[in-house]
Amino acid sequence: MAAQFNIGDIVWAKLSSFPPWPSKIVRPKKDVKKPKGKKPVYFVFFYGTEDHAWVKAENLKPFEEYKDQMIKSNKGKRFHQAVEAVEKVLRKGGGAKRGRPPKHSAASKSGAYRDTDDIDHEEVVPSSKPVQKTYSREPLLGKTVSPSTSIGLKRPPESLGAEASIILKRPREDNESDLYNFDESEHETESDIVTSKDDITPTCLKIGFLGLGIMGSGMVRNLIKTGHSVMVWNRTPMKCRDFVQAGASIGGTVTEVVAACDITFGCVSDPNAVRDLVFGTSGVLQSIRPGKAYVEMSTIDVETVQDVAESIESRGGRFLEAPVIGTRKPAEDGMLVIVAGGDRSLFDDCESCFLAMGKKAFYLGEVGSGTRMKLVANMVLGSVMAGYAEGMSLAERAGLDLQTVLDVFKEGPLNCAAVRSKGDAILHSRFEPSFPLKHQQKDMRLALALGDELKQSLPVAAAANEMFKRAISLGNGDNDMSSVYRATAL
Ligand code: NA7
Repeated sequence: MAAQFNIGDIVWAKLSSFPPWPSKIVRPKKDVKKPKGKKPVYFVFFYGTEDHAWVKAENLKPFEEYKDQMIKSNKGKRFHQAVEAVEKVLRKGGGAKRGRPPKHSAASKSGAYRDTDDIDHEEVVPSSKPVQKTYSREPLLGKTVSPSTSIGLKRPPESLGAEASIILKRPREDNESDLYNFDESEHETESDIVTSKDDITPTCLKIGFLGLGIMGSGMVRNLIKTGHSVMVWNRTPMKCRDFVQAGASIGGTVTEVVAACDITFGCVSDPNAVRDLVFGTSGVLQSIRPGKAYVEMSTIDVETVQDVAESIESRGGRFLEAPVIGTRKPAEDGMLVIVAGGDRSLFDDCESCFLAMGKKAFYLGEVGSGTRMKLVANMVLGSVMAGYAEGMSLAERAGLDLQTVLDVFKEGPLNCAAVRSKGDAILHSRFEPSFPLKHQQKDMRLALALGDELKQSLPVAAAANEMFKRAISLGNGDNDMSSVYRATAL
């Protein structure tokens, strides 16, 4: 049976993927909905991060009893600051010892101890309902986060703390999108990102990763950095060397990796590569059986991803599609956006991996939904890139200084990361691939095929696709997508 706690008890509260954290049982505000379900939950306040969350009783432990053990297992700076904050409160007599409310406290009729801090909470806990909402550990300034803000909408700036980090997790409700969120700030610094990743507790499942191209390399590095146990494979084996030095093990074949790992991720160039990887001799399917899971992160078409899903599932394995939005830099920084569809339990099991690789992971429903989302996103990106390249060519032909054009763009509504970085690439003719043009054209082609299938007219994307095809015929397939400019500057 789960332990019982009183308001004011100082505890260790554990949210999934995060270490147990010094916290206090508090009363929830009236407008914070109690989660549904049978398991008892308590509303807790996290020290150091000033945040709140519903936490299942089974994930709470008395502070004093477990203090030595917890302190030994967590060396993080912010963790120790939080412990210090609790110790300070305890020294001032501000917390109730587990199960022993202070004699002279304002105990309520329910036996709950009234909180002496200036935190405004009004309802009695525990609730016998499961976690429905978990809030970011960022300071909320007394505000609650509405469910809609946790589905990828930007939170109001006042809810973003200086300590930009940790997690905002959607309630686990069927038919609804779900996301893990690290930080919504557009102008995050690299050191902040790294700090936030320090709080990830890696899954104890063994992780396989197939494909160490531009995207796969960044993703695997972040898995390793956050303490995951990773086995890698790449068609060109030389590319595995750096990862082995960084702590990964290496599989001789794809089949060997899947056999050795609980969850295997794949991220290769296109639908043909995925078919080779999955259906080929010594491919993924050879080792799939109950207990094995495969996550496809390549950007491919819906038909291929559904074929892969069916084959994996027909052998008793679990399958998830999880294509990513973002290029080399977000992959390196662990700031990708992951759009997943398929087995929900697998999505949950991937939580620490997705937190390591991305800033957000959306669960969108059945297999195919993630792929459709990714294709729409990249079709829009490709169309914007082609229009941008055309604009730069026109500016040049009109005798405008391209640096000034960029400066003007940066001051107006066109100021975004893509416009800034791709503008610089065009200006300096620096087309080292951040996202290879051939992959962008592949995504345009796949999006147009989806449009064909759905009888959706896509004239702008079709024109942009022609520009990418022309750029490839001019020898730019392996250059960055911004080299589509070369197809316009004629
Ligand atoms: P890259 O950098 O072009 O890397 C492609 C990867 O795919 C690389 O590891 C390749 O191995 C691998 N690949 C290509 N063809 C095959 C086949 N037939 N079998 C096995 N492996 C193969 O692409 P990105 O990392 O930028 O992108 C990967 C995906 O994410 C793609 O779908 C994008 O649209 C999004 P190699 O090293 O050449 O031996």
